[in-house]
Amino acid sequence: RLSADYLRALPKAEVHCHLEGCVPPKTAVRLAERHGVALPAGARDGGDRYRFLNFDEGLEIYLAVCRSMQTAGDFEAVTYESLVTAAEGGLRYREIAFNPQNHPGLTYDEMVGGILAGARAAQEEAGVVSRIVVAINRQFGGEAALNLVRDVLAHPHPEVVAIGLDGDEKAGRPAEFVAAYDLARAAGLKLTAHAGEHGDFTEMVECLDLLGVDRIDHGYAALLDPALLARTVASQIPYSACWFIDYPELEVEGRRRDVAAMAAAGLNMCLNSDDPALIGPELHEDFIDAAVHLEWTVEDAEKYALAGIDASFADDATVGRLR
Ligand code: ES4
Ligand code: ZN
Repeated sequence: RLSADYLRALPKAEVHCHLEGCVPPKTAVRLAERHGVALPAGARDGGDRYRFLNFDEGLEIYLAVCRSMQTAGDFEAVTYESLVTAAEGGLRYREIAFNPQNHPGLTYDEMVGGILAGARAAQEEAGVVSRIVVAINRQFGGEAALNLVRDVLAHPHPEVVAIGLDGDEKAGRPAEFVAAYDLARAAGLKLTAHAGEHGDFTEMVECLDLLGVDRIDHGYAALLDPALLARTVASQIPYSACWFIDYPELEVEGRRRDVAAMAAAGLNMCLNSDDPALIGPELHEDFIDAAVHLEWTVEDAEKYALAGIDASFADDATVGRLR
């Protein structure tokens, strides 16, 4: 039985973590008060945890936290706090996703500048390395997504390694985002997308065939389609799965079973915290819980620690140093 101390100290990496889902309730309340933003009750009265009953309520809180981050300094503070906290649990690398479209009062470059300042300070203090994924919010549609990618390309930063797609899976099919993904690919950015978390497996097939993604975020619905499962076992495209979920309506056991089945099927899968402040704890807690439920050996734990690094979009030299 692996000890919690060992799993906490084990150097870990994650590629699927939303910056705005890393803001603890206390910090969100402070930012919301400073900027006069109204937070949903579940973000104000749950103490150290947000309180919500399902994905839609969780997303509502997430969007309110987004509205509470209104200056480059807010982005810097939130990035710094979240990375230093995660490093205490052994995190060495994180790909940070953020949603520029959810922060209309700021320019893209102000947001990235804030994240980079916080990330630099966290790396100096705690040794944790990070890169940025610019996430398209499905609900704003294809045209806005294309404009966002244009904005990304107009303000190049080597730390911005990829675009992603997230938000409500009911809000827009992957086909809407082909132009945005084509433009990003042509500029050398990597491509990822949330699919198969709440939506069905056809979303995942469209992300592969129409968007040409290099990675799949979540992807549990692959278990429901033998052809997709066989295809992605063969290609070994990385899946960024998320273990702990605090959506009370969702069955945590069901998610654990899905992740176990994906591992058993031979998919290239790593574990991620997703929204550590909102729907689950920091990555070391996921590792501690997964080790119990999947009966990990030391080799299994090391395999998952490496899988997170190998799924990353950082340059080869950085991946080599982290390995
Ligand atoms: C998200 Cl877990 C998840 N899924 C979709 N969109 C999101 N935004 C933040 N977390
Ligand atoms: Zn996510």
